[in-house]
Amino acid sequence: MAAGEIVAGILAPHPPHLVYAENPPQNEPSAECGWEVLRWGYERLRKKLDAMDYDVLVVHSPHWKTTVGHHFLGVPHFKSISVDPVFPNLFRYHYELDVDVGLAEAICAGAKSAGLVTQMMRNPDFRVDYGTIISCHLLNPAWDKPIVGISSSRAYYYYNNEVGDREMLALGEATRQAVEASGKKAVLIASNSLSHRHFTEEPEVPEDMRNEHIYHHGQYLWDMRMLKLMKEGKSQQLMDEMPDFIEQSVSECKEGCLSWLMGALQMPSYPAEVYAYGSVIGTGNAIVEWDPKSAEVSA
Ligand code: 2XP
Ligand code: FE2
Repeated sequence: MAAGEIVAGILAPHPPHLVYAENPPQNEPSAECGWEVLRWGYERLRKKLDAMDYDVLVVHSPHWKTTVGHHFLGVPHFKSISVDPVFPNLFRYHYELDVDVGLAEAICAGAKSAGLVTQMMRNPDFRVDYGTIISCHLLNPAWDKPIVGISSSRAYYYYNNEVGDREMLALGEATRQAVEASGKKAVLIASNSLSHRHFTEEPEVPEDMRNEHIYHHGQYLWDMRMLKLMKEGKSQQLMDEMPDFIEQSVSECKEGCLSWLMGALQMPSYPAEVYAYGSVIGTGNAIVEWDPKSAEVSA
């Protein structure tokens, strides 16, 4: 069996607004338009993914929060409705998806042998979290590939950002090893936003773009700093600065997704490609891709 590989690593934030604005048949509410720069960024990335050969999407989501350890979806098929708890007016999405349980079990076992607390989630009535659903929809709305779903442990909250990052780098390494042993081609998805300061009043028309902007210049400066490091391939520096970034921009990176991705990609030193950056309810959202093949070309 040929070795498996990570064929792309993607930072793919999950504001429900982006699905709402696109009016897919799965979502009940309807919108006029909105958040075009981000949506067009996703559109371009989808074209690239559609032309790529891959077997599975592995997604780490901030909105499946597990009190103890790192959990993995462990049921082959899920079908239900996902409702955003903060924006039920924007996101009531009917989903149906397949899980690559074998790969999930392999990552779970590998992470456990690396010393992490892990658990397979076997409840067939479990409602898959909206972060997983939205990031996967925005990258593959046809849902024709199985996914592996990974929860967000509370290590950053119980201990501190440094401990959280250490766990996520180890989980990333276990993910890479399991993908390679599986013989499969995997796309990895980190589902978090960057800066995460929300506005406090929702406009009457959610897609009224007059209200959509960064509300704090410091948040914007931090986002630009992190994106510059990604574009320059300076992942180690990005991880060194991650604890301060998380604190000072109340970043959703505190849920661990991006650190997990950096671990799985072994701290890429090749440049990432930024597809789009934009604000949603005032938070900073970047769509970014790391293409390991570009490392081979520049080597
Ligand atoms: O606040 C969150 O984490 C959300 N997912 C809501 C929407 C936009 C965030 O960036
Ligand atoms: Fe979120």
